[in-house]
Amino acid sequence: KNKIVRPKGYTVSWHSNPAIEKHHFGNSHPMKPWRLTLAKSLIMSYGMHAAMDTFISRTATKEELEDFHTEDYLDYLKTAKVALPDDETVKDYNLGGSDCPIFDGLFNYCSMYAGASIDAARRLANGDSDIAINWSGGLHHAKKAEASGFCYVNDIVLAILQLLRRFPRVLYIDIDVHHGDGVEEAFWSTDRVLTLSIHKYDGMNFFPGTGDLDRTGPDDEANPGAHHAVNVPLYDGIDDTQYIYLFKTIVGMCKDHFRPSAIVLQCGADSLAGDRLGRFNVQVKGHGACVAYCKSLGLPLLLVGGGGYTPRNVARAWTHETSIAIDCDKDLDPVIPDHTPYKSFFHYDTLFPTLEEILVGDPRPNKNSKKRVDEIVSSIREQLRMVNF
Ligand code: V1S
Ligand code: CA
Ligand code: ZN
Repeated sequence: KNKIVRPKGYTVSWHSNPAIEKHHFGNSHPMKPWRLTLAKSLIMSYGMHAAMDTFISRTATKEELEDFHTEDYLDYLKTAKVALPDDETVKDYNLGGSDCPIFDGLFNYCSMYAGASIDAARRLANGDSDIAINWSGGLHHAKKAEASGFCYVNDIVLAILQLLRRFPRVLYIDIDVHHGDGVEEAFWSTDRVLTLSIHKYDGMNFFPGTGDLDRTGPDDEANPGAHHAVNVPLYDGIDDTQYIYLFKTIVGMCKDHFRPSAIVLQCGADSLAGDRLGRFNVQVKGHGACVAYCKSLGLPLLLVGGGGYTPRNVARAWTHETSIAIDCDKDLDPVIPDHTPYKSFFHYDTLFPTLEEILVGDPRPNKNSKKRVDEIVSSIREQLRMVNF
């Protein structure tokens, strides 16, 4: 059991930096960089690091961050001190409120998670890696000159810009429970990036309040970005069967019509059942099936993290997904190794707890009917008829 060897015929790189994990958003804040420590401990307890090229990531340079963000915003981010309640810059840059607090080492934190995604993307672009992983990245809400939803720098946009230097078209897929609005907005007017986000959508009642099915790109047909934003809005409680069906069907159609040359998959783990902020009933195996499907397409693949607010389940999912990347998921003992640090944090000593174990007496009814799932697929099929390479 757990005989981990390097995958045959391809290379996986893992980009991380323990310094990222030490940052603290504040006690009541749901984003806990420490979840990365828990995930890393589990990945290493299984010995998976031996099957990858591992890199301690560096900080992104100012020039690299300016590929997307404005100089003014970055300057403010660098010098930001805990804001007073009436500080004007809070309004300008959305920094210092409860979602995007200013904390010790903020700029270093942002530069490090961005540096890891940029390096990961460069290795894919150079052909040094076939799959590159940065679990500390995936911060999809950050805008050009604005923090949003726990995200300050958009490492995904920066990584895609690197990939576009080498590859003609990039497919961006986002399985975080929230809409990937920052990435969608950044590539709104281009036909070189097709963005696909699956998320809970309930009008303005669920953050960030965008991502309806009919938000497909610019209305102007002459704009190259028209039809290149795909949105899959879902209700509470979606289960593995429906989620995997939607994922494979829609990603399959995107691949056929758009013919991407590389894929970026944001693996936000707040779409898992039992998440502190999320509302879905997706399980570790269903979440991992999305990674496995993307891998099966045989294109350069960047895996990044994202949301995920129940650390034990985040660690389970990203460990399982690392095992899929290195092709040892079938050889893994689902019983969490005894020597795993913080083992008691996992509550159950398995990678795959049952839904009952995860939801501990708090079931979440599935509000997604078969009719609605079929409607979503038909609407996206129609949309993608307009995308052809
Ligand atoms: N849902 C949610 C949620 N919870 C919080 C929050 C709670 C406690 C705190 F101390 C601080 C913040 N904020 C939100 C959401 C933002 C969700 C971001 C998800 C990020 C990601 O997973 O997609 C990627 C990493 N913010 C809001 O709903 C905004 C408010 C409208 C309500 C909550 N208050 C605290 C701020 C304003
Ligand atoms: Ca999403
Ligand atoms: Zn999220």
